[in-house]
Amino acid sequence: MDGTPADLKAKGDNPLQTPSGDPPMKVAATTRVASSRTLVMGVVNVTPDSFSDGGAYATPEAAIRHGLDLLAQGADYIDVGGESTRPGAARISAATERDRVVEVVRALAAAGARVSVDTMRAEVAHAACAAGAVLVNDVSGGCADPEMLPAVAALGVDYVMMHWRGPAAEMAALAHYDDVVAEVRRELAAQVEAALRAGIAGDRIIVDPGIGFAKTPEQSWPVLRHLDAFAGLGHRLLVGVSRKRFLGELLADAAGPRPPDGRDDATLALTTLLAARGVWCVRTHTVRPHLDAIAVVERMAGRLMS
Ligand code: PMM
Repeated sequence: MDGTPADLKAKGDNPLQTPSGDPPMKVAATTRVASSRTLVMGVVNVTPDSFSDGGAYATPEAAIRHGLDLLAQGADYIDVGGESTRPGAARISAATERDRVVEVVRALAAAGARVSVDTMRAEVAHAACAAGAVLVNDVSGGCADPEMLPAVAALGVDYVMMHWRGPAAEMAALAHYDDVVAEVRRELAAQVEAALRAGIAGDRIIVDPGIGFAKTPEQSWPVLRHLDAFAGLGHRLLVGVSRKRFLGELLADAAGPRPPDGRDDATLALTTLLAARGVWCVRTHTVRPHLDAIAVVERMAGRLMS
């Protein structure tokens, strides 16, 4: 499987012209991590209603403190999100989302973190990149906001495109497939085609099969088993499994599915397997254990950790 980084060379200065005609921005010279190992993206949800961390970091102060902790643990990226994507979640306004993330992005970027912004909205992506974000993580892969693909093309930043069938409120009803791997691959390929047509450079695109998004727990396993199908699209691969429901179902007992705070060990087992298969990045709620697991994978493969 070719999920290893295709081109991790640092880009030079990149003057950016915003579509709104705002002054050009500069992306930091080093927007990519020079490493061949699997990278770790730590999650900071600035939301009161996230399934995975129970809204523990809903204030900017708590979110910044948590982001700094993940940075100290060695996170390669810190992913800051202001809108919950929990199944069934209602959407919030763009202004609320922007207000939640910008201050946190600015503080973490100023502290030296490579910050990613988890958003489906062009407006929020712009504001976050102006505040120092170097990567846009769009769980809709360009499908939710028609302005997103042109915005990312203009920003010139890395872009995570996740497989997406519809908003959180609808996605459970959209989880119908004859062949989940083939259909997710085909739909993701169409999303990537749209991004290329909008002018996003191919080497800026990272694909993500979207575990748990319009996929039942049963459908998530074959997607993970056949990651080579998505790596075959020719882009870097990011996978987010951390604390997700399919792990809760796997670990269920008589009391029901294991709650999110009991899913970290299983998440770590998956990171180990994903790193051994060469995925570019894993998105997780804790960082240090994942870097430790990746160090083991690297040494077992006879490589020194970079
Ligand atoms: N999962 C969540 C949020 N953002 N982004 C990407 N690229 N991939 C994912 O799998 C993903 C994501 C939901 O998890 P959270 O509520 O714990 O952040």
